[in-house]
Amino acid sequence: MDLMQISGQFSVSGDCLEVKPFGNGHINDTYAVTCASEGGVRRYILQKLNSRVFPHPTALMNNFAAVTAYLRPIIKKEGGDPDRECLKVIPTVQGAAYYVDGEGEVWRMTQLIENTDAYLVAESSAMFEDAGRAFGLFIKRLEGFDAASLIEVIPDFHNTVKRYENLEKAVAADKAGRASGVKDLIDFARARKDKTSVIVSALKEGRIPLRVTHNDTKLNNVLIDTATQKAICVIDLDTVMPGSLLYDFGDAIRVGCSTAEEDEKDLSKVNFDRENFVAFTRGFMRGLGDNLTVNEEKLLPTGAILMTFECGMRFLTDYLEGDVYFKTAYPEHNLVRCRTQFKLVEEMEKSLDFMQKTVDDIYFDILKGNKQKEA
Ligand code: ADP
Ligand code: GN1
Ligand code: MG
Repeated sequence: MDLMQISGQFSVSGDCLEVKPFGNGHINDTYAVTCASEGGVRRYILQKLNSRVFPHPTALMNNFAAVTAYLRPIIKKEGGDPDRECLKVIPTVQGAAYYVDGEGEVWRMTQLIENTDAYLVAESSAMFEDAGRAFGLFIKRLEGFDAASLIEVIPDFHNTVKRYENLEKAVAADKAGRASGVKDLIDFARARKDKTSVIVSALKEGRIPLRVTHNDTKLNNVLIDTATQKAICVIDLDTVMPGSLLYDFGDAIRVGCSTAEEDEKDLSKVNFDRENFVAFTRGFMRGLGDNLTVNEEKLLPTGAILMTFECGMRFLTDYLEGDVYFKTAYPEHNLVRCRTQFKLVEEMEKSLDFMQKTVDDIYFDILKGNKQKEA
């Protein structure tokens, strides 16, 4: 695979000088491409899509193009800079949204948003609050987008009931011969089986709305401006699909309210950060504005616990299946990740009353503020 040759397939400005691995994603292979022309140096993001996770690139890129085309004028109208605050597909020289190499691998390119950083843990609660605002705003801006026009690229992505069933199937098949060594974790999941249906049922019964959501709101999927520390661009749009805002809230809390990285081996370092919870919740709710329904508000803490539990189950399932989904750096990587997630679930369960009171208080303040504005 010749990365320079592949970069040259896209409509970049100037000549490609260098291609380097970039970022910390678990799914796609990401590179920064440096190009130069008389006009100056410009960098791009080149990604090889993970074909096992995303087998239908046309559908995926159609979603990507539709969502970004919808967001860009909104950002502009709000006084923002769409080139910095929204991803944009750089087409191939033939005008296609992606390039297929000789081995059948799918590549795409976007602009690299300069002077930003992506964080694995929240460096301050102010930063995390602003990430919350950006993710809330992302959902709000997409409120009028026709959800039915989006293809569900990964069906049942956050169907926690199915994720649990997949775990049980992986335990039964025990393909990698690892099940006997993780009995404690399997028991942990089994003890919470009843909880898996809470969001799925609420959606099915129409108690909470189906929205267009991001579905992968971990902190390193929002770029933070290096100078201002403000969250400026939500990236990793591959899983934008119809979903619940509880998924986006919960997945962000899972990462940003952990006091350690997702693959910390020393579990004593993995705790639930209450200050960050307050900050993110405030940012997220303010970003959403009037969009939150009462039933969603009540379920926000459950969303945090369930998304963390679900992610832990996914890591455990992958460990049992022999590490076929997430990128791993060593044989127990998925196991280590599962343990941090389950430890966090326990910590969140202990903090449930605190989370609910926080959410209620912020909701009340927002409603009060709205009333005052009306008066
Ligand atoms: P994955 O699906 O593998 O997580 P991402 O699209 O999230 O792939 O990209 C991986 C990482 O690359 C991000 O976490 C971020 O650090 C960096 N990155 C991706 N796109 C951009 C971009 N347009 N500008 C700057 N950094 C980016
Ligand atoms: C993956 O793509 P990335 O690294 O941002 C995964 C998420 C998981 C996350 C766990 C498409 O996210 O669902 O929550 O890893 N993305 C996909 O770190 O499965
Ligand atoms: Mg990512």
